[in-house]
Amino acid sequence: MLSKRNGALAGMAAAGVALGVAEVVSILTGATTSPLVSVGGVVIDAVPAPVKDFAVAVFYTYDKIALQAGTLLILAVFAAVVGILSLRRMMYGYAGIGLFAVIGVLAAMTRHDAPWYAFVPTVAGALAGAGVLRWLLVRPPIESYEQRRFFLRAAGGTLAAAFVAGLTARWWATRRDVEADRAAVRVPVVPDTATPLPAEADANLPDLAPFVTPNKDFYLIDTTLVVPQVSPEDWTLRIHGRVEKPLTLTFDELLKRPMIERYVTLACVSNDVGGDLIGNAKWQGVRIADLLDEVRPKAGADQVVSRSVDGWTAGTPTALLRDGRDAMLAIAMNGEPLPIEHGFPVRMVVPGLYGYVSATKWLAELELTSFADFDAYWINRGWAREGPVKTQSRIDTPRDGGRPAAGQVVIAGVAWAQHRGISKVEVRVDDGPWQQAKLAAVPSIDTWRQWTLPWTATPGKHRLTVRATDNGGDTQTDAVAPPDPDGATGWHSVQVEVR
Ligand SMILES: Nc1nc2c(c(=O)[nH]1)N[C@H]1C(S)=C(S)[C@@H](COP(=O)(O)O)O[C@H]1N2
Ligand SMILES: [Mo]
Repeated sequence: MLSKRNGALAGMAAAGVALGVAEVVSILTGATTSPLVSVGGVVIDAVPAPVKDFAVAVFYTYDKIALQAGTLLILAVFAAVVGILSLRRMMYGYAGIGLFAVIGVLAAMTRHDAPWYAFVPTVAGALAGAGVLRWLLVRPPIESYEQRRFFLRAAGGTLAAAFVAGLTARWWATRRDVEADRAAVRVPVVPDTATPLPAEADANLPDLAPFVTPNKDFYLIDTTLVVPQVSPEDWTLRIHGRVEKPLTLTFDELLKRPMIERYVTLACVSNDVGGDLIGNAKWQGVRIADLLDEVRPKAGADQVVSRSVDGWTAGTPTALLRDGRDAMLAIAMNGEPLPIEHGFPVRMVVPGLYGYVSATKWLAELELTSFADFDAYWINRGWAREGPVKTQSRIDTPRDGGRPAAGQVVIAGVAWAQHRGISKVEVRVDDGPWQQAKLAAVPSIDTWRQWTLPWTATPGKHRLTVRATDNGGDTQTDAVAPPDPDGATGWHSVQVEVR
């Protein structure tokens, strides 16, 4: 009889081979995903929203690496237990592998973009894993030192080989990305360009968020485990559902359409007061309103559901997309083809709405439906159906906990109320009177607005607080609310110690 430790090792070797083979086969079958990724995706979709919020808060966007590591760890423990049980009866081993195969197949087949053969990698992996388990455990009982040594080598060797094969497949998969396709995209020069930026749009202060966020610094939020790689050649957009005239567009057809270029500030509903899940870019693309005019939504089609290639969905009020705002299918960000992680080749950008109800990346289809008939991804997880951006402001400099020298200090930050526009920003030092800050110029009401206020700082501790007022005359509320369910509220303040 083998020791428990050896049983555990055999189990892990079998699981390693199963995963490695599944990774390799998924690459060979040209699948867009592997079992580990689809199981991880199911886990992501299944975790309750509060847990996910916690994960986003703690790991920010690195939660995906944590999730994969976590999935692997749980698997290793599961495999070790199955290996030990197999020492008693091989049936336990096969049942354990079978159970995992069922989870893997279900995860792979229920993905939105799953081809009919999506089960193949998991099944191939499971068969290979079962074979290895049998090969390692069904042999004459270990008696000699040689036999024991052979077992350790066989188990360790297969595990290592599986690891290398799996990693190589992963590396190959990410190498096969669409960066070259992206570099080949020529962003059309359009007559309807964005208003040139007034020089005074940016105060250019250290620590103050620049008016235009460089692509590399733009915040990233999405539920994908691996960034979808969509080649423009394969890309199509289907506009269907409750419309008179459904339409399918290729990327080339989209590029030939009339385009606009606009500065629009994108914000995440999960942004805390004072947070940085917000950025401003120059987007170029095709007006969604034009496309909707063409497909002619039927009566009652009050929701446009945008779906990404991986099945994520957002629901946007149809009326809002047609009310004259510059909602677009964007193909370029700050003059470059969309970065892959920001939705290449095509994403949605809608001024005035949080990203979760409007900013679908790796866009695959627009389906006209009604709010009564369908709840999009985050709505199912407790977030509000409609997500207009709330009026907010943030102090960027001096930083919280900063120690500026006494004398002249410039307090500065950004304020936003997309599609309403900012009309006033006020700052208060300690419990002093509200002082009106100077507003920078803006190209439209769809962007954030920088503000500055000179302050003669006196030594000691001070609390600086900011509040903004939009063009409708509404002043940002001081009532503190968390991001869930429709965006955080409250005034941002920083504590400084003037030297
Ligand atoms: N396909 C897809 N698109 C998505 C998401 C997503 O999870 N999947 N997240 C949305 C959310 S919540 C936000 S805030 C914005 C963020 O866009 P960015 O990552 O380009 O900043 O993308 C939106 N588009
Ligand atoms: Mo978001």
